[in-house]
Amino acid sequence: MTEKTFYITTPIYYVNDKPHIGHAYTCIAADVLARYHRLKGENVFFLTGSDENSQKNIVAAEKAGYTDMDQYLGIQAAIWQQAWDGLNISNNDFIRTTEERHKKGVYKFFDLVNEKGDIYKGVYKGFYCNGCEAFVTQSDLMEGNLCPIHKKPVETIEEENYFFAASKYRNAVLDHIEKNPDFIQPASRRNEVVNYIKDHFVDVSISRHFKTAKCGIPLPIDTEQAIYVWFDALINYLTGLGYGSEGEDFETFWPANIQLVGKDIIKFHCALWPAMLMAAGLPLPKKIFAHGFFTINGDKISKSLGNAIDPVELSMTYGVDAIRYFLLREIRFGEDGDFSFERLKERYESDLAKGIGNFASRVLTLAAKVPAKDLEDTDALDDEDAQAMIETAWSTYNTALDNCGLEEALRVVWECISWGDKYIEQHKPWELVKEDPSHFANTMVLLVEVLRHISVMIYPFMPETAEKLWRQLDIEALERAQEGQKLIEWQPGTVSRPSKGDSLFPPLIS
Ligand code: ME8
Repeated sequence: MTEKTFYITTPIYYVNDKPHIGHAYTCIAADVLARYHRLKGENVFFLTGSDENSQKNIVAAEKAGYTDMDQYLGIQAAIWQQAWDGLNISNNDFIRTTEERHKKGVYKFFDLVNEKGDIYKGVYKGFYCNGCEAFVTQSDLMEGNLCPIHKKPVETIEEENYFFAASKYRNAVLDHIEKNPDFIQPASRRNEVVNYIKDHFVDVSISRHFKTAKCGIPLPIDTEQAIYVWFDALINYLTGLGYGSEGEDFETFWPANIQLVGKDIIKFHCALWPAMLMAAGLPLPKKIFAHGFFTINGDKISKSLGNAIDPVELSMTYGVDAIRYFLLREIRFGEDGDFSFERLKERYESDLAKGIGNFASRVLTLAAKVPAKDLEDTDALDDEDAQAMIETAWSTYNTALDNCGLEEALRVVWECISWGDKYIEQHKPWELVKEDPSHFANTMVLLVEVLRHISVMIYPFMPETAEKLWRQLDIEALERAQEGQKLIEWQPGTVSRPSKGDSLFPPLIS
């Protein structure tokens, strides 16, 4: 039997600044899904990266006083990679669009589309900012015709460049969307894309003359022109797997199972990208999931408002897992939501410190009092209610995560915690320890088993916390998870002697 594979991607981000919590949100969500599929024993490839052939990066480099673009991009790409490491993002690769391997794949792709007859010369008309030395889009402009960076009026420029005959694929893309209801998720976004394709999907200019574009991959058929950033950037999803280079990852993993994007770039991914793939004769990704946007205290995250929150700094105060948990729990995945420190602190106290932290501490403290000999004969989960609760929890959890229901899956885990808290209140193990040692041992073994299931369920979301729990539960799961072995179908087994460690979520120092 061939091994099941799972390929998940995030957008590649512009590196003209450091990452903020919006970028972290996409990476954390993708990481949860990647880790979940690894737990299921699948062969997972998780790709993220940086979009470097953009005028935005040039403008930022100049502002920061860099004359050497490669140096600037190298420093910036490293900042993004370090941020993802700091947030425990388990990406298998990080693709930079200035890498040679990317350029090779872009050329291969471009040649296929060109040989198909889908590239032609035409006239492109657009707004041009002399300060940025770049075309700017209408939506970027301020107060009618001012460049948002230089606050000066933009010019209208016409230049001859190359077009991709995207409109040729208009009906085929619409047909694909209709026949594959899973292709665009959540379903609520599908109409937006369908209407856009019906009303606005035209051929797109895919190059800029180097006189007006200061960076980019030269067009193979006309080296005075640079490939326009989106036509180059989207291909990262292939080149990150080695498309155009040696290796077997492309054959193994393409088409992607899930391409995660923010709602801002859904049209590029659900209209232009499928048309490009069709032109190159490549299969389309199975699902494009567009999540919602975070605001901060109700405001859009923006440079001019100066309200961007650095996820790495945040994680130093609250802990990486608290941030991962908060971002995914606070809003239903797919919808918009707001970030506020008040809500973060509230959830930290109620769900983490008093929720899972307190439950784990109660169970582990009491379980440590069970004499070793009493542990050996007890049968974990010898209780119909507990068995039913765990079975239902796993099935709801799996269904949720199989459908990108990240917040729903977390809700299931917290229902298990409430169930456990109630069980403790009902059975009063602190009284049983003196009055009925055998009943006490059974009660604690059951609770340890419930905690063990919880520890596996939280692993994709809060890997550090899960690993701490595994150490405290004295089980080998840590090692097995690191080897990528299947943990999801964990059967109740002998219970090791748990020990109480440090508190999982210590009180916040305000
Ligand atoms: O668009 N809330 O890069 P980008 C949630 N390079 N997510 C947010 C967010 C917010 N407030 N702000 C940003 C680009 N994001 C292109 C992509 S892909 C071939 C090329 C996340 O740096 C979200 O995933 O502007 C969004 O789609 C992405 O960052 C945009 O990042």
